[in-house]
Amino acid sequence: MSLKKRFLYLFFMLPSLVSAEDGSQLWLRYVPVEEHIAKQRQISLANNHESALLAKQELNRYWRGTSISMHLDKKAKALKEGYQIKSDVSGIRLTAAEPIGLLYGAFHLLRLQGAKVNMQNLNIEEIPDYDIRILNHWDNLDRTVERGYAGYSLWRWDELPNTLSPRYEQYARANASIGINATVLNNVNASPQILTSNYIQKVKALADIFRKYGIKVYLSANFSSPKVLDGLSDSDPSRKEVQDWWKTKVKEIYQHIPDFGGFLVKANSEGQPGPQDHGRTHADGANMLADALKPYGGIVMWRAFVYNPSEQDRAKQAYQEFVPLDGQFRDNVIIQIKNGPIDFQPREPFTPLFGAMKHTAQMIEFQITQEYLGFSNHLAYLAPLFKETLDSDTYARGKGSTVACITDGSIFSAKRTAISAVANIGEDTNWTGHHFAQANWYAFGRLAWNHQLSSEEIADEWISQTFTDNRDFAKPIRQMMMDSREAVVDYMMPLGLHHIFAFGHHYGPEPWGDVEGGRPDWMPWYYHNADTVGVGFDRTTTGSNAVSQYNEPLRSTFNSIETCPENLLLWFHHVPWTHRMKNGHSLWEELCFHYDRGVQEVRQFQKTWDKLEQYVDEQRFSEIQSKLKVQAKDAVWWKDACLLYFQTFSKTPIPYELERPIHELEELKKIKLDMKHHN
Ligand code: BDP
Repeated sequence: MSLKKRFLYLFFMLPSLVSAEDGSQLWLRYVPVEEHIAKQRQISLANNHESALLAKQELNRYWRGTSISMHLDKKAKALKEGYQIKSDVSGIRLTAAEPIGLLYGAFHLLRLQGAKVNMQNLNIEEIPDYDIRILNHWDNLDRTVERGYAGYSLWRWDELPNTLSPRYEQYARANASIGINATVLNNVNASPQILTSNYIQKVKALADIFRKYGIKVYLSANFSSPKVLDGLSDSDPSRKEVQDWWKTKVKEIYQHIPDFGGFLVKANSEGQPGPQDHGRTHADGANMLADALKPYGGIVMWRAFVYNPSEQDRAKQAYQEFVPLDGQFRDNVIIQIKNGPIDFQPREPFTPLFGAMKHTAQMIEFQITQEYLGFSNHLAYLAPLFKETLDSDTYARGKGSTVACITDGSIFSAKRTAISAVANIGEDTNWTGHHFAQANWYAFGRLAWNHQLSSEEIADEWISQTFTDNRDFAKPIRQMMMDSREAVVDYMMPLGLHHIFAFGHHYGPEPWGDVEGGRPDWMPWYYHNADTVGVGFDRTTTGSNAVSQYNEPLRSTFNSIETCPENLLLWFHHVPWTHRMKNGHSLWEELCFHYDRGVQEVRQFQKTWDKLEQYVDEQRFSEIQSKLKVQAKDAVWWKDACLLYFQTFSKTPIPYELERPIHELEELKKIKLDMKHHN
């Protein structure tokens, strides 16, 4: 390039490079304040705790409004990590009991500023609903991510602890901005190596960065670590040698990471080792670890995701395993329960274990990463899914015993409350693969802070910060987001269908799937039970009787084909193809209408998006546009695969007013994607 050309290139390219949007800033696209504005107001703070200083720094950089004075009031314990914001003519007063509360409050103010709220008479008090608001990373030490669709792991284990990627701090800041205060760094299918001294040094380096953002580090622990790492004859929790091994290990961890959070454990599940290998119970295993952690204030999050190929319906097994152990767990153990009884499906009823254990702390596990919702290719706003579970009434102590109230300690008192979700974060420039998947990380954080927020409110906040608050953009985009999860349910698994995914990777349909000699509970037919009579899993009192695990009146409601909510019908019932639905359609027709509606919805998303091009920067516009094309193709693939397959049983035409299939079933059956996964 000639000098002149180079100059011209720089002249024209630079401005657009500077304003380029690649999603890397997430919802934190604040514009730095110009000096003359900064000079007109004061951000004061009589404290130099590092988290409080961060609060001051954020406000100094980005706050355009009136003066703010920040105060720590150690006596205001009831605020927990929350804060108060009050304003009058003299300015804004931000008060917190903990330094981190000031940082959360600062981000709250910046959110208000983004939403152009009038700051005249603020009187806000925010107290988080859960003590521990934690992300679970399923990141392996080789930097692959189990069910991760946004590139390799953020954690560069090979470079740690010496080289510190700037993204570690960006990650911490993003989490702090939405109140997330804890993270599990490694996969629940845990490599014992994470507990070696070498890795503890690496973990310490991350913990040291995260600390000032209020984030505590936790690790997934492999139950066989004593045997694997140090050659003990076994890892039986009842043996003193094993107990001592854990005590020594925990001591070592706390020497380096004094505020270490504790362990997350997947035991005796999908081939992972656990106490049952030694004839001990989940309580024996969890309590041994809890005893080792207790002196340091650490906790154990013990997962209830356990099931085995047995005569028992998989949906019943966690309850059967854990309810008899109620009351046997130490007070620093929390049972971590997936939102639904099978596995993060597009729609499931809540896991009946919630509310069934009255003397054991329980926490929920959501999945932000879209293992079963189209990976990072499909736009699916998950706040409605999260809320659907949180707002479900368990009737554990009469009406109003929602899953949210069970887990936030307001029904059964709990020493510590927690809420978790499997992260969708990776090394991709935009962090989550799909720009709209950022909204799910955001929504989890906001709901973990306040489960009363509505999905719409959260979407509004996110849209205005991530794109623009222009109503002409925000309104249709909010509608698209609000419709998106139901659209996925419609084109994948409407009316309570579940787990008819392609084997292993779970991308795309495979209702016909069958692997010779494979585990039945990993086969689609196990779940849909299609035959010439009908389709669906009979979990009624005359079937697997999974309904019995729900409290009345739910048990009876689910048990009767007349009263069972139609969006869960095939979860609880084997329903004849000719069954009359509430709107007069036969079940077969209704199924067809749902699949078709899912496809039409995605086409609508494409139109909505294309129409709004003028409001969005070029890069994000076209990246999202391409993803929507993939989603539209996939939706048709799903519809055709499922309808053509189920039609071999229903032997009934697809209603003629609906779009016709464009694929041959036999062709679809041949599709095998090259993605490796074990189940
Ligand atoms: C399933 C995933 C699998 C996980 C497992 C778990 O398919 O990769 O290891 O859950 O949560 O959703 O342990």
